[in-house]
Amino acid sequence: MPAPLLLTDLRAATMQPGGAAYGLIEDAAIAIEGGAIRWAGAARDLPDDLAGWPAQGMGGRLVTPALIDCHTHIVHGGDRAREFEMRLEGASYEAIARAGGGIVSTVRATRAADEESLLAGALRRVDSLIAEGVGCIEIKSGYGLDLETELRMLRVARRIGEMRPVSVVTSFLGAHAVPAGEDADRYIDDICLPALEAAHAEGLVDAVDGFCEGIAFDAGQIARVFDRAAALGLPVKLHAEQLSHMGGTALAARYGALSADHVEYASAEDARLLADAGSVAVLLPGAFYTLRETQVPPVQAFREAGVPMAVATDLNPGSSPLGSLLLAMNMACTLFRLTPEEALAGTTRHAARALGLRDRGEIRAGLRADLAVWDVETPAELSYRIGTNPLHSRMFGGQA
Ligand code: DI6
Ligand code: FE
Repeated sequence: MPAPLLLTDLRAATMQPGGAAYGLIEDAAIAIEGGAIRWAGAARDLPDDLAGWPAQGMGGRLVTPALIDCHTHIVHGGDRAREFEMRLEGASYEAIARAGGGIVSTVRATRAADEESLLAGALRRVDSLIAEGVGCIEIKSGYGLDLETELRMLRVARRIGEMRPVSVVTSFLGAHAVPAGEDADRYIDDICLPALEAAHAEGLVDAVDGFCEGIAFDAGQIARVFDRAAALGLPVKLHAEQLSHMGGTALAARYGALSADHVEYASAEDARLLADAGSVAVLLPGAFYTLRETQVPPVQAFREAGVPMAVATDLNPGSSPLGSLLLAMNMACTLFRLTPEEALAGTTRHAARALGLRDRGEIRAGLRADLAVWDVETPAELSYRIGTNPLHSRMFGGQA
């Protein structure tokens, strides 16, 4: 366990709600002990018993909570560059999916890849996220659609968390697509639910996800998966209302979901249901951008209802080949009109909540010492710049 450490000469965007914008403290200090934040506040308020700790000056830099990417499909085989070309030649995402491309083409590539090659491919993408201050990544299965490959994806996700200084939270996404030639209901009963049981028995599942969409599963089919999740004591989340209004958001709220994700086609009533359920709306502007969607999520309705909004990359080879969470924040502002403060809350405090994590996402006493140190003047710069990475350094569990 590293020695106690006092960080000084910094500005802290604590992201604590209710006070200054960004919870900003000018001339702050942060005391770290045993991998956690022991104390954080204005330097002039530093308690006497901490003042003698070994100190490290941060050169006046801005410190935020380490970023959290709360929705990724970062473990997958192959790529879909050819589909990118096809879309530029006029084919739609849904038409490509119906013609055997789309998600099921990544399923073919993922089934063909062994554990080591899936791991190697994912680590390259994980390392790019870590390099921009990310300290926690959610990783979904869903490109196996058979028991063996779903488990392989989740084992790779767990190994990533052991091999890199980053927390990994897994979601079982067996209900992502109907495998070629399968009947959707039969797939749920004969493959998806048994795979969920097996993955859970192996300790590979932190939450259960699904894709409620015309090209995937309807609300009744997702409900069967959620019932099994509830029986296993697992929280749920859902890809809902991405390309059409299918009732997924209301379903997610009914099951007390951690989050409803995408939600472009959600209604004001859906927003109220999410607020009542305490669910987070996870906004994924990379998919909106890539698919050139025009329906923006109901951000103002989320604000009015008090639904916390998170922002994530949705990093996947099809609809969102986006390897930068900072760029996702920029897109959330420019495309969805989030404020830069909302975008940063969306990759810190609200992203933690979307994963059911209470030990991170802000800078305050008792939370993990997962911090990002930036060469920027103001926190808005993190969302404002496009394609630059101003990270100076990162701390994970109190370790540089
Ligand atoms: N929605 C998405 O944006 C991704 N999965 C999902 O359910 C897309 C995944 C892909 O196109 O491979
Ligand atoms: Fe997704």
